[in-house]
Amino acid sequence: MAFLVSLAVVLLAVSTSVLLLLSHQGWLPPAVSLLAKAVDRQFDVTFVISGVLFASAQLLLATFIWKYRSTRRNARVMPMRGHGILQGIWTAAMAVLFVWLAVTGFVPWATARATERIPGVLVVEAWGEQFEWHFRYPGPDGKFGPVHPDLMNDGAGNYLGLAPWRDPASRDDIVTANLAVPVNQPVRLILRSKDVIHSFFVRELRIKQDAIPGEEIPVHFTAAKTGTYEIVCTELCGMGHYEMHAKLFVMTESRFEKWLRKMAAQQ
Ligand SMILES: [Cu+2]
Repeated sequence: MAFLVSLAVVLLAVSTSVLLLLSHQGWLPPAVSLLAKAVDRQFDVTFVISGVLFASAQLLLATFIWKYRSTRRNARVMPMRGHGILQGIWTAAMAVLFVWLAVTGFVPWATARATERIPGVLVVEAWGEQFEWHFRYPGPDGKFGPVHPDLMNDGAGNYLGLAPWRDPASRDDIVTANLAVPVNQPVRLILRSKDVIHSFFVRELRIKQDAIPGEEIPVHFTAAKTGTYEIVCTELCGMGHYEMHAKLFVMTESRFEKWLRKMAAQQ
């Protein structure tokens, strides 16, 4: 019986480790930014360390089941005492490991969020609402006009409640349904919400960040490959949550300028 239980534990440990390792290859599409590559590295390190620890713990468990099996019928169960020093070493080692993972993981996390001093950064707002995204470019003046909640009117196309007739900074603001950015250009995206909590997620950028009503949350990325990527909402925000998505176009500089001029003409 002890043999069968040990064997079951070994098979379970080996098969889950191998399956996870194989499926790990296709979890996410290829990364298209430097930051996304750093996130992947961090993910891999965490994955391998926890995988090795998991497999070793299970193999040790199987060994103990076999080694300390009962060999006599009706043998008395002997009480067991722990080993203080070994337990202390194990707990301290785990604590060091977790702190190290947290500290190294903090670097890519903070790089995406410490966005104040990036030279030549393109600033764009991303607004979530039930159930769509809108993006706002500040226009040639580089300033976003004030937002007036009482003027927000999706039916009239004034999604963000802008008042260009009285706010000069709003006059050149460009509001779009999709996000376009030039390739290799640092972008500072300011996440905002009109109603409930939404979450901005682009798999290829490995950026997932909540948009919270009343707050302006910046994230930073530099897309290194042209293409079209999907933006989805990853916070359950109501009945239409499943259809809340938009596109991210990563374009060459000249195509981006053209696209922005076209969008400006449509305002
Ligand atoms: Cu949403």
